[in-house]
Amino acid sequence: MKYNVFFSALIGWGICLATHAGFGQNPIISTQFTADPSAIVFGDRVYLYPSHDIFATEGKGRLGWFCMEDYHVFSSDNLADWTDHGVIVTQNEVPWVRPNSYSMWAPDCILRNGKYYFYFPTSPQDTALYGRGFTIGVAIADSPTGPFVPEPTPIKGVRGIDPNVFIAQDGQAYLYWSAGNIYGAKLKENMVELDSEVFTLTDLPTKGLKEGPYLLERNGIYYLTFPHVENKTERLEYAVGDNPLGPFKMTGVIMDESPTGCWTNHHSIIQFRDQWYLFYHHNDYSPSFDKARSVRVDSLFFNADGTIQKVIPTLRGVGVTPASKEIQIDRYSKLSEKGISMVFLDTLDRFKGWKLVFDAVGAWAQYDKVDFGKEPFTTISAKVFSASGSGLEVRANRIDGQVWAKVKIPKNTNWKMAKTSLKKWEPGIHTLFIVRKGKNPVEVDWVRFE
Ligand code: FUB
Repeated sequence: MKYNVFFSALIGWGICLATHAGFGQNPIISTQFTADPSAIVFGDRVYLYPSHDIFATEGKGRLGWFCMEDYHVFSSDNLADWTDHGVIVTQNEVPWVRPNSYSMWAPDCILRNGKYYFYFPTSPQDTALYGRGFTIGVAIADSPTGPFVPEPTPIKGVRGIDPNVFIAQDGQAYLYWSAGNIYGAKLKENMVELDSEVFTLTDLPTKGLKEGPYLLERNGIYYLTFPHVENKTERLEYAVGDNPLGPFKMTGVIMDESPTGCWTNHHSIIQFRDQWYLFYHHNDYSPSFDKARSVRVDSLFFNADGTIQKVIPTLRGVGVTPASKEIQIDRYSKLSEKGISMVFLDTLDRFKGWKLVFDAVGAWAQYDKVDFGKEPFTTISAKVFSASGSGLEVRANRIDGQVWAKVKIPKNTNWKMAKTSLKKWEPGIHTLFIVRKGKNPVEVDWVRFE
């Protein structure tokens, strides 16, 4: 069994080491569905342990419901380029898991005394021993990417989903989970056994589902953050307290309900190089089925009084985009009110991403934080399509800012690379405005500077 886990991890490495998800924008992983992101900083990299949504089919999972067979781990040193390190735990290689239950739900991972502990909720085979529904198990590794070796049994005394592990400044570890309410307990030094009774965390909303707890501490304040259905779907809320097990005082909303109608949200919050980030999920690649989700990241800010500012989900995501990369302007910061829309490049393979369709003269897309560095740039290339021929202008920093390029787009029957000299460029980080000037519609996949 252990050999199988090790072997599958090795295969994962082989296949996936070179696989960069490649987009600095949201969603951050474009090679598979990912959900329930547990992001954590180990050393100088961010590791992402999400759930892995797949589609249920006849005889495999429950049709129309969550279907998850395994877990991958991803990592990044810039939050833009993510490496998929492959499968770390898979359902049928964990001794106590009900085979083919496809219920490998939201996980978490933490480092203690040189070992990486990966917590995952799933359905046990022996319901007489572990009860019906979900329980939580642990797999242990010497490296954040595995190989992870599952413990032979789940954690005793825990029934529920969405594990979250937190180690306080005094070294005490806590396990949180949900099952209608949110529960917490101390963990022993070995990280695989409870070391206290199970506490039901108070004083949280009593109506509407609560799940996905995530605890963080900042300046002596313990923030219990969690998705909660206040109205129709989950929004991210938080409560604060001065003890890791509460009581907590409801304090605010971190993120409103999903604008794309994704019923669940699930998150984690990290500080990386002096900036706080919120990892969460929407159903970007699966607009009509919200159990095939995709992880996103946006910046999060605290107010001076310790409260959390509401995070507005963006497509642009975080960080700067090098001017020399293919800049996916469909992950825009802002669009003109009319005459422009974002659509899938290929509805049969949505992971190919999106394009912008400029329907009206003057329609524009704004894309923030493009890094032109110090070297001179002389040309712009754009992957474009216009059935009747058209033109675009590239402006810098303001919609009425300097024109850096006028891109002529010849009429064509398919995608074409349009390349033109820059009229101007300046070093440093700039906001781009791509404006339709030609009289006919034009579609843009990406632009790049050389
Ligand atoms: O991914 C399955 C479940 O959906 C998670 O465990 C919940 O937090 C919700 O995101």
